[in-house]
Amino acid sequence: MSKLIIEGAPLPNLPWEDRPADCNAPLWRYSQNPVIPRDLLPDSNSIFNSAVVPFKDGFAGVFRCDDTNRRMALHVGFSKDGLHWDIRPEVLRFSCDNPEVGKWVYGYDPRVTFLDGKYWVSWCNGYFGPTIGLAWTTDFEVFHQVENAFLPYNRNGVLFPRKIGGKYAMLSRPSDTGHTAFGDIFYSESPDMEYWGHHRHVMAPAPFEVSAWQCMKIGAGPIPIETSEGWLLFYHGVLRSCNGYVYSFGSALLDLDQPWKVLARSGPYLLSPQTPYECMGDVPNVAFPCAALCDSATGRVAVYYGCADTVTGLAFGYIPEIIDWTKRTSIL
Ligand code: BMA
Repeated sequence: MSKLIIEGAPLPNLPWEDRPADCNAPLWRYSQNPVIPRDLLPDSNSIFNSAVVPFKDGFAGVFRCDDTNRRMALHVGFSKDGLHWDIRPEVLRFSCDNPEVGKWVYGYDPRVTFLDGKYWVSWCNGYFGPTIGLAWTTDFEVFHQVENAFLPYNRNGVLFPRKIGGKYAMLSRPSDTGHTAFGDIFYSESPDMEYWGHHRHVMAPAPFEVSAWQCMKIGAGPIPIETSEGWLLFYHGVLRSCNGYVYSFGSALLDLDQPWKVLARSGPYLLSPQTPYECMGDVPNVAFPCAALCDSATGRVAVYYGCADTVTGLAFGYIPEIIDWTKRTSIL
């Protein structure tokens, strides 16, 4: 195999810990997890399912912080090392020319990508039910909200970090009002970040007898990572057990030019809820990735994932190994 090329700038300062000697899995947890505790803010009930990106000489992020009223809100945060976060106590409010679009109801599960010179935030935005909100910023101070991408109900809107075939591109997961018991990943494109169409089906849940952790619903996680083998996508999958939903995550490789075509898809999970902070919390048994930092020079990746809807965890791996593993274990 020719050498894998990972697109994007090197990121030598990404948070990192070497693989423990007794581990041969493609992903391993940060020894100091949870990296962000639930009570980092004076009135936070929980901080999880959050998005971080390289920013200036460190990192910035948009964090899901539910407060002690249990209201879902977004907050901005900054970090020098990706491990110690200064999350602003005030809620993020988007500026928007149109009050009908900009009216805040709730927001959760943000993703952030750097695209065409702006940091774009997508999140699950309350507008007569959940849909995909979009906003951009250049400084993490002022955020400009644009039209919602889709009609309700939709979740897990994840932008690609560049145009594909001359169009902006986004994955999403049409859903219902509540704790949706179904869900496939779809692909949509837009000429202008306002009008979205050309919808294509990407992936359905897997058959129970083939890969049970992803048999009820699936949703895209972090921004896809571009490599010479295709887009590497981390995605969550849900199993309905006799004791409730269990959220794990795995990986897929999508075609570079037609990302709705799946080239490989992991049968085993990369990470499932197994530690106390993943198994215990406000919603037990949830591992929900929303961001990944990657160093194109070394192939290292750091994945941020929500744990039990309560705290934020970090896991590490090598992209070439994860791609090999995804192909080797593929259920396609
Ligand atoms: C999903 C979303 C996520 C959450 C998960 C588990 O439907 O609401 O924010 O982490 O359920 O509760």
